[in-house]
Amino acid sequence: MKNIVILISGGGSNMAAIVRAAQQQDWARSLGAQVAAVVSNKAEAKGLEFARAQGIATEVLNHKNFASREDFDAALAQVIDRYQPALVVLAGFMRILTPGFVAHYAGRIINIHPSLLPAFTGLHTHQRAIDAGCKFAGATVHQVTAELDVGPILEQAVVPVLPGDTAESLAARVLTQEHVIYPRAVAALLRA
Ligand code: NHR
Ligand code: GAR
Repeated sequence: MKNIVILISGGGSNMAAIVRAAQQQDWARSLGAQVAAVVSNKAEAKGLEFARAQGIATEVLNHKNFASREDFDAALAQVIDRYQPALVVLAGFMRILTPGFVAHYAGRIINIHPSLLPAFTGLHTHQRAIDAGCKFAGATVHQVTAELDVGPILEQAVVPVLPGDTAESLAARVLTQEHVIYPRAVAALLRA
């Protein structure tokens, strides 16, 4: 079985979309793949409850308990490697990962970023798109490389920016499309 390990920090709706796709499309039979674990750097991440309710193993590793990013990432890799993942999926995971961590999972770690990359790398993408006067926004699934948000693009979805949009209303519109493209990108990689 190809194991998928999903990293979250919060709501976990992208994680839930992947778990639901795995169930509805029977990835165990069709792709020989399963979501083996959900790992959060925050104990209070809402997504952990959903994962537990689905019978998926969950792990919490608080980055504040580590002296350096290198120490946190080393411990994180130890936790992840217990599941021998074919794919590591960042889904609203909010900690920048060190080059050593990324190298360890080279070619099998992906992220979903809430902008049309290469525009708006980093944080606060929706407010920045509104402030720039963008008529369209969206989300990008990309391979994770040492440099933030610049790895090869795998999938994108576009949504309009509407008059009166706030960062919150735009984020919600983008998020519905994230739930479409992220499971699709994961399945495509497992097929490859
Ligand atoms: N790590 C690497 N090496 N490369 C990428 O492409 C990564 C990554 C880690 C996370 C997700 C990314 C996003 O989609 C991601 C891509 C967090 C931050 C950030 O500044 C930036 C980008 C992303 C995730 N994090 C702060 C930090 O100090 C903490 C912010 C917070 O806790 O709210 O790590 O946008
Ligand atoms: C998503 O919009 C995701 O693209 C974004 O956070 C949201 C997480 O939602 N990711 C980042 O901003 C990474 N820095 P979710 O927890 O419900 O999947």
